[in-house]
Amino acid sequence: MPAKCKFCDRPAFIKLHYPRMYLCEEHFKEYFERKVRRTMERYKMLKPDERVLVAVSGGKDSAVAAYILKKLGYKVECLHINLGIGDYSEKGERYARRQCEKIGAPLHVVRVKELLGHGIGEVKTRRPTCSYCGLTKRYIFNKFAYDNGFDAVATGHNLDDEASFIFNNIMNWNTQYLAKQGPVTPAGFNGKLVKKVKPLYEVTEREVVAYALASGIEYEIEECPYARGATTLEWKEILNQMEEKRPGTKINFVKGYLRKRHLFEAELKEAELRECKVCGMPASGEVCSFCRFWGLKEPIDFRVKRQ
Ligand code: Q46
Ligand code: ZN
Ligand code: ZN
Repeated sequence: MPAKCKFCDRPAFIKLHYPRMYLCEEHFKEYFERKVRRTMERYKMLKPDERVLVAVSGGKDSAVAAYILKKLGYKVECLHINLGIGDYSEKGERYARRQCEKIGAPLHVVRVKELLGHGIGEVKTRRPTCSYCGLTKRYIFNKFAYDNGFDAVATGHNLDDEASFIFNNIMNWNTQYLAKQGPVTPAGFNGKLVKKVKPLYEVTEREVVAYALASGIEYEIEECPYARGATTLEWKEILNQMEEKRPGTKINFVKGYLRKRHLFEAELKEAELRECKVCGMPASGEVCSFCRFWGLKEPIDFRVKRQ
């Protein structure tokens, strides 16, 4: 006998481990949406009239984040950053376009190669590819939101991402990274650092995959060719094994961290921020790391002309 949904007669679509129950497709979608809405309320992520920019990569997490924010009634626009990493980036952009059509949210696209002359991976530098990729993505995402007056930016980080990030940084005693991680990063530096929110903070990767499937959201599965070894995946694997044995391990670990986060504050080495001489955005030296890395002499203006 196939298992039945806890709330109706339909066959089970998924077996949840924590809380333990079988749900049909419809009741799973309802459960997932309610969970995300509650997370957003608990951490006071967005006010109803705030405009939010979602960074859609073409992958599942950001697509689900954008889809659900729209479904919950928020004013959503999306930004896709094409990193210029060959076929991988072209595919990602195609998925992002399809996802935003389905979601019914406007999509903006920034192409790193056209904007800065080189794609990620094509710059001659000693800096690791992922390090300057990360700084480039963070800068563009934040500056785009700031230039266009968004109140917040949302990313697709899920519970597994957060738990493995914390786990990894504890195992390596990178305590300075543990002082500021969380579901919401408030705006700062006179609004030039736009508020960051993570609506999927309390749902697992497995739930995100199931929700994408149940909602007909297609996404890129291929991994970036520069994806660093598998350490994050190894931490995720260990946490998944623990979760199997002790359901609730991940959520309890992350919630416990949020309660104890203040213990790491003494480790925070926050450099005094000042305005970058080139672009005016926050910098720890005279010029911000983005303008310095890309050798900019003029700021980039991301303002979109509205019809
Ligand atoms: S940082 Fe590195 Fe990612 Fe950039 S170069 Fe690819 S793997 S995309 S999350
Ligand atoms: Zn049901
Ligand atoms: Zn700058």
